[in-house]
Amino acid sequence: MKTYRSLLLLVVCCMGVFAMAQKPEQPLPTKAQLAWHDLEFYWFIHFGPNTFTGKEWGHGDEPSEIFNPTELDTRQWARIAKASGAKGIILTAKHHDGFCLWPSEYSTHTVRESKWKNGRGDVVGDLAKACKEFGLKFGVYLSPWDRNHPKYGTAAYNDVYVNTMKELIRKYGPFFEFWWDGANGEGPNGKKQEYDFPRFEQTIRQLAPNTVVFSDIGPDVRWVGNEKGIAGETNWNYLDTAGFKRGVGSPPTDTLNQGNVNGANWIPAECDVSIRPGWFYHATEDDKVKSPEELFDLYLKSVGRGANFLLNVPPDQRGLIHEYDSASLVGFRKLLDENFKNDLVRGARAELHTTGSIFKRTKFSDGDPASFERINDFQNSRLWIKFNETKKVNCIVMQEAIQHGQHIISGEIELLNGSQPVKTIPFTTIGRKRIISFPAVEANAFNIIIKEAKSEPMISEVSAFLIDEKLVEKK
Ligand code: FUL
Repeated sequence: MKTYRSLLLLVVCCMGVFAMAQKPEQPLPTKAQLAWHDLEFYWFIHFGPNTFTGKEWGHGDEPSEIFNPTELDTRQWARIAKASGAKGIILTAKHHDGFCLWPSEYSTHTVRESKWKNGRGDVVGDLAKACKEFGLKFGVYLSPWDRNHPKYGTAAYNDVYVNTMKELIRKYGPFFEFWWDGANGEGPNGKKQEYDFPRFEQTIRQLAPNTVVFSDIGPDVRWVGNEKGIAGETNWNYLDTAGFKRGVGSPPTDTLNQGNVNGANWIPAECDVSIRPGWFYHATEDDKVKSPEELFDLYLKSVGRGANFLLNVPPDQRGLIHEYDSASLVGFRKLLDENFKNDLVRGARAELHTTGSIFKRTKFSDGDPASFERINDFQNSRLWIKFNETKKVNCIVMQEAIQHGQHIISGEIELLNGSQPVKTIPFTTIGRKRIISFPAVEANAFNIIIKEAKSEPMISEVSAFLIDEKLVEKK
C-alpha cells in the first residue's frame, strides 16, 4: 500500500513538472469571434421613448403612447448604414426604461401599447428584415436594467430576462452580437437586481452559439473602457476576467482599454461612441454631429488599433436618420474609399531578410488574411518592402494572422530613401489591424522590424498609403 502511494505521488509530481515545462496554451479566437473581427465597423441605434422625451435614461414611468414616430423607415436606416460602409446594426431592443421595440410577451411597456401604427408595429422585426435586404448583420442590445418591469429587483426577473432573450432570438435571430449593458440601478420597487449572468450566458450559448456576447468583460467581446470610441495604442485581445464583474467591479478602465498581455481569455475590445453627444436623438444636438474627418480619426483610433468601431446613429422623432448625420456618414465613407484606394505596396517587392542572407520573397497586400508570413527568427529578421520608385508615404497598415493568436509586443517601422533611414516609427501591438499615420516622407522602401514577441510573429497583410495630410491621426 505504502509503495503504491509513493508511486502515485511520484507520478503526480512528474505530471506537475511536465506541465510547468510546457508552454502555457495561448487562447485563440473562436470562429464567431474571427468573423466578428472582420466586421470592423458597424452601427449602434439608440431609439425609444427617450427619443420623444429628450431624456438619456428614461424612468420607465413614461406613458407607452409617447412612442409615436411619424415616418419610421428602417429601410432608410439600413440603406444609410450600408452607404456608410457599416457591416451591421445593433439596435436597443430595450433600453433602461424597459420599453420593448417589439410586442414582447413579457412586458406591458412596448410598441403594442404605443400609438405608433395603432399598436401593430414592430421595430425589431422591421429592422431585422431591412438588414437582411441590405446585406447587413443584425444584433440587439437588451438592457438587463429595467426601470419599468414590476418584477425587477426580485429573483423572478431573471426568468423574465431569460424568456425575453429567448423570445428575441427565436423571433428575430440569428444575431451577430448580443449586447449586455453593465448598468444596474434601481427598478420600480427601489431595489437593484442580482443578474444571473451565468444563466443568461448559457441561454445564448444554447440557442445562438454563433452569436458573440458583449459586456464589460465579455465573454466574447469587451468594452473598451470609454465611450469616446478610442482603443489603447497598445491593445491586446487577451483579458483576465477572474475576480471581476460587469458594471461596478469591472476591471480598471485602462485594463479594458489595453487588455492584458498574458490574459487568460481572447476577449477583444469594441469601441462604442455616438455620432452626437447623446446616445439618443435630441434636436438640440443637430449642430453637434461629428464630421467625416472626426469619424475618420475615430476609425484610426479603433479599427486602426485592432478593435472594432461601434458607431451610434440615433434616429429622430420622425423615425429617420437625420440629414446631417447621413451627410456626415456618407462623407466618412468617401474618405475611407479615397484614402485607402491606392495601396503603394501592391506591385512593390516584399522580402523577408534574415541575417545570414536568407532572402525570401513574400506576398502581402493580397487581401487574404489566411496567407501570412511567419517570422521565425525575428530578432535577426526584417520585412523589407521596396517600391519601384520614390514615393510620398504617410500611412502604414499591418495585420497579424490572429487566427493563430496575437504575438507581437513591439517593433518599429523604418522608412528608407536610397537605403538611408529617413524616419523610424516605434509601435507596440498590431493585432487584427494596426494603422500608423505620420507626417509624410519621401521613401523608396521600408522595413518592419519586430523587437519583442510572445511567440512566433505572423504577419498577414502590409499596405502603405498617402492619405490626406489633414487626416493623419491626431494624438
Ligand atoms: C451605457 C448606457 O447607460 C447608455 O445609455 C448607453 O446605452 C451606452 C451604450 O451604454 O451603459
